[in-house]
Amino acid sequence: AWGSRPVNLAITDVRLTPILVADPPLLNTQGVHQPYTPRLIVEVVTADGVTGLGETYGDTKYLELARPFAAELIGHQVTNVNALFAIADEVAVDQSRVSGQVDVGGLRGVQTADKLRLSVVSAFEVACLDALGKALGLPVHALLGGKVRDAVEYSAYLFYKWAGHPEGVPAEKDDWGAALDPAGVVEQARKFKERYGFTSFKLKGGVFPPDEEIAAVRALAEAFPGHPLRLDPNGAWSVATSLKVAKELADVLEYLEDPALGTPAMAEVAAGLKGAARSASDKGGGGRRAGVPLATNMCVTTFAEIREAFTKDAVQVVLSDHHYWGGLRNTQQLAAICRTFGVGVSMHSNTHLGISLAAMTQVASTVPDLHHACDSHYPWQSEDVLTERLVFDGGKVTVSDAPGLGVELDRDRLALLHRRWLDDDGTLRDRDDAAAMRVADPQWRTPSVPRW
Ligand code: GKR
Ligand code: MG
Repeated sequence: AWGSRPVNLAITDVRLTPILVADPPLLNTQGVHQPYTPRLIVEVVTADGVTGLGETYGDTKYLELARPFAAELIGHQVTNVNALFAIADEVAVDQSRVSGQVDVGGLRGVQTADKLRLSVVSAFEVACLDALGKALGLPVHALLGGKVRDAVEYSAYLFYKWAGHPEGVPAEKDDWGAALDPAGVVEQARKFKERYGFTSFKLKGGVFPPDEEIAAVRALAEAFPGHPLRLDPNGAWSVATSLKVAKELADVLEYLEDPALGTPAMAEVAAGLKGAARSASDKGGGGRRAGVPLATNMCVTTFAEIREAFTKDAVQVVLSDHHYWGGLRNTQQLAAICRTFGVGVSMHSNTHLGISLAAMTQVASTVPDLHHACDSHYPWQSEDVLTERLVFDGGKVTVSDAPGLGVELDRDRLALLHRRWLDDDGTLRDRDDAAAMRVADPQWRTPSVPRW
């Protein structure tokens, strides 16, 4: 390693492995998860033979950018992570089809070409930091300035869920059972608590009429008194519905996540909640109470979106996602901006594997003001590409002090999941929750917003 002879940190090889990972039938406002989800595993190899790992979205549009990006990386130093953004810009210019794409209808806010680029950069940034850490014998958190906590807390991510994927659809079985009403949601939460020790619960909403989801959150509050609860309908509600739900759940919600779509609507909800809280405390004669805080992973998803949201006081907690924010160092920058504006920060998650969880945990360990448990889909993923799965103990993941991310690739598992991707006829290579729903309900169309 470092010391006895010069270390050669030049990148000599980059391997990209698209895979399909088993996913249970989790419901959201757009439809249901497909039985397999695409992810991309990135390996960056240095001249000294050190391999760094990264992971990101694996849909075709990400692959189309990752491939030329990987070719450009040969000869670059893994230390030079700042250069990754410029490389992505250059590559994207040659990819006019990709750079022109804008999709407004996703679950992670507006999907622009910029965001797509940053999601690709993030996997390479993490892989470079992993390689650098391994070469130096240092954990990634040390490269990010050092951890300020030894374990990172996660929340149980509850979903309405079918018992299984529709009859006749090839899928892996899971042992979570169905959750389609308040009792099912509470039962699922119990399993999460028993298996992983989580003490915070987030319910993915926007699936059933709001009254049913209010009842589910009430049932959670009764079953788990004092536990932080969140509800996230992914922008499916009108401002009026958002205000109604917030009012009914004000005593039990830690925060309400993306009740309405976009910054102007969120700002209206936030203003309505503050006004209601003010008049309630004025009437009660007590001190002024703040309304239910609003969190987002949909209206503040890029640096460019921060100014409007913060000046309008539209959100009180930003849920970062190192994938679409462009990596671990950008996540730290986002946290610093949030701190400056008195806005809380925590972490969003989409379907992901252990490399991403390790990366989330490393960066989260360096963020000083992390006052909310982070989200993670990881418990829903029965498969991984690691030799050892990461473990939640008491709802927390211990921050690894091993070199790099502290995880190791299981090449046989990787090959198996890649084989599944190769064998796919193309229907699963791009995540499409509405298409998965149409298998069960041929009339299904992605609902227009607001849905309620
Ligand atoms: O996987 O169904 C899902 C989620 O709805 C995900 O796509 C969201 O991006 O989990 C995310 C969220 O918090 O909005
Ligand atoms: Mg969300």
